[in-house]
Amino acid sequence: PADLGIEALRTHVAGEMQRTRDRSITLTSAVDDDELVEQHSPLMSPLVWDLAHVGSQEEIWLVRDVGGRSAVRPDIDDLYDAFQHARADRPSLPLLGPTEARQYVTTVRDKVLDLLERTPLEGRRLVERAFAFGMIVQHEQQHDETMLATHQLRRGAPVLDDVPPPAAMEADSLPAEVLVPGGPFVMGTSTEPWALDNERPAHEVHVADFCIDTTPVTNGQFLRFIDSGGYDQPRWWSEQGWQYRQHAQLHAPLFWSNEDGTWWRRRFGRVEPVALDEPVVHVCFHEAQAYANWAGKRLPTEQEWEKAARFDPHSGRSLRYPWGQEDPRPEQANLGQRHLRPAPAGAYPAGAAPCGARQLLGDVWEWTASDFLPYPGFAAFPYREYSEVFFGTGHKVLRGGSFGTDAAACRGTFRNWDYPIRRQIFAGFRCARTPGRDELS
Ligand code: AVJ
Ligand code: FE
Repeated sequence: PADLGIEALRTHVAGEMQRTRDRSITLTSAVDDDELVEQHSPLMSPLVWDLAHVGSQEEIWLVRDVGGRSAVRPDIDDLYDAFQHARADRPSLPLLGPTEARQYVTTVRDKVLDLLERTPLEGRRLVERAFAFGMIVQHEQQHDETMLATHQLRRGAPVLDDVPPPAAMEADSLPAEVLVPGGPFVMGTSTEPWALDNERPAHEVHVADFCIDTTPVTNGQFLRFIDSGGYDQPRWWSEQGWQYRQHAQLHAPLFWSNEDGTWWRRRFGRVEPVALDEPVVHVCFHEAQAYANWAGKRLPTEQEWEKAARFDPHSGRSLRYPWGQEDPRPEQANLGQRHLRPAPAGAYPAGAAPCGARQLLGDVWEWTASDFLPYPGFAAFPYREYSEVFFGTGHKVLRGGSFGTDAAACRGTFRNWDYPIRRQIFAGFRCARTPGRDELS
């Protein structure tokens, strides 16, 4: 959107808002109203909470803050403040019912569309105002992914439509890993229009030589770890990881089950054999780290991940996306809930990074070794609660987005974070390692 004129910018934002709302409505209409108010897991909100929360944030940041207009429902701010009530407690709150919640988000949206037409987007405050709209669109898209994770947790028949992802291309002939030569690169951004505060500012980082897997780790690879007893051998796990493995009795990715020696997985209401060529998903950081240790490798740092995804050795610059500067097209990455599963490892040759790694964007979020911390020069914007309060609180960084992430809510600089024990998100991983001296000559 950076180089659009003002009118085109308004049209673009209105289009993104509508496209995103269509998905939110699909996710909250696919189950009946009784189920909307139910909690499928204490890790998640009832879907009806997410819907009204999206409206509440839109009211607070656009109707009131940007628009300076009077409040629609000042009485419900507290109910939909994620910091006031833990997810586990949300079902017992006096929430808006399904009909009220739908009316509420529509009322707020009508005011916002009016505001979008009348707000001066020219001049000094252009970036700030346009950003507020972009932030709210991305916020709704993030909750669409959260709602999709709730759908994955629910029991019952399938209710969401999708189409199969593309096949792998020359997967067998791809090298297992690629080498990224050491040197400086620019991490983060100061120019990406919809980048959130934690992605800023752009800053130079020196990254030593490293190798990174060409694709995310597959179910087939992960099964070898399981079959070799990886879940029962503390030597592969960190101390904290092993404690959690014991406490939660982890023995396979979430949603897997073994019957008579065959592994099955439940996916959006269907039970199917585990697909060997598909990236593993629904593993926590500790499982990813244990696998990497078992494989004689490690998880990449987020600096390494971003350099693999963005650094173009020909120009010495950092790209917006692995494939270049243009916004994602369907043949480049598995994003946007078109396919409700990762594509096989080796798919999306058109989305490869300059280093040759594939599927860095889309398919599965990738756990990194890094803690979620601010970049040098970080400034909280527009509120401390978006990122700042999560720095240094034990969250690990995930990169790259998943099949459930909207294309407009992901880019090479995007940083997600979660606790290292979380498995309900669409997270997998790929491994890295530091090459030996003899490999570099
Ligand atoms: C960036 C995915 C960690 O869902 O907790 C949603 C995004 N922030 N509402 C989350 C978010 C406020 C956030 N993550
Ligand atoms: Fe939120």
